[in-house]
Formats: sequence, C-alpha cells, structure tokens
Amino acid sequence: MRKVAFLMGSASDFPRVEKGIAVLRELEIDCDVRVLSAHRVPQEVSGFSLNAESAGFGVIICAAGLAAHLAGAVAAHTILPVIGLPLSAGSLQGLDALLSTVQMPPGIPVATVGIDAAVNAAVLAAQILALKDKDLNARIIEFRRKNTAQVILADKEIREGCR
Ligand code: RP5
Repeated sequence: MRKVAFLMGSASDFPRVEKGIAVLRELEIDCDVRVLSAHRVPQEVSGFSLNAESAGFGVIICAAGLAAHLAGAVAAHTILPVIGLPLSAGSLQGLDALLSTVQMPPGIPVATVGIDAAVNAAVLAAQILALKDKDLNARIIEFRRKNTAQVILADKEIREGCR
C-alpha cells in the first residue's frame, strides 16, 4: 500500500495534527510526518513534492496556519492528491489558513477539510488509498462502525441521565 505524507508548516502545529496521525496508525497506514514550511524552506518543499510519487506516497496531507500556502505549494509540484488542513494558529483563528488553503486556481486542486479537522484529513486520505486496497476498505468500515456505536451509546447515556 502507498504511504501518506503528513506535512506541517511548523513543529508548533503538532498538537493540532496528532489526532489525525493517530487515526492513520489505527488504520495501519504507513505515515511519514515532516515539518516543511512553504515560506521558510521552499526548496525542501518542492524537492519533497517532486519526489513524493517515486518515494511511495499516495496522498499528501498539508497542515498549516496563518498564510497557509503549504498545500498549494505542494500541489503545484505533484499530481498526487493533496489534502489541505488549515490550522487555527494566530489571531484570525484559522479563517486566514482556511481561505489560503482552499482558494486554489483552476487545475491545481487542494481538497480542503475544516479548520483543525485533522481526523477528517486522515480519514479522507485513507478513503483515497482504500480505492485500491480491500483490506484498508474493511478497516475504514469498521472505524465508522465504531464511531456509530459511540454515538448510539452517548445517546443512550444522555437519555437515561435525563430521566
Ligand atoms: C505557519 O505559521 C505554521 O504552519 C504555523 O501554524 C504558523 C506559526 O509557525 P511558528 O512561528 O510557530 O513556527 O507557517
């Protein structure tokens, strides 16, 4: 199975992305986690992106806050699917990162999830890889079944507590 690259613009982003990394691990997906900034190390970003397909990656998740250009910079250099994960760093609480990530020009898409939605970024990456992996497909179905069971249990507990 191809790997997922989980890139973040700064090490300070890690607390906001670790739940997504945990989901990839739970789904038994190989994941390389890197700090790569579009602005601070642009040459490393382009080098990584140009080589990503031959290095065995199938999807690239790019998490960044503020003027979040990491996903767009990566997407400019590869036709692998790029998932943008805008983060709530800074005084605009992620709205800046959301718009910087999602508003890509025609022909260079970034599939953008919600602000700080690291879990959704990971599940979307898994669903893309699962198109060519039946075992992973089954693990995602089980992951969703567990989520459903948790909500049903929460509903039961709340209803019983309100009696
Ligand atoms: C962005 O700037 C990073 O993704 C991070 O969210 C934000 C702040 O980075 P640091 O100044 O904490 O390194 O590029």
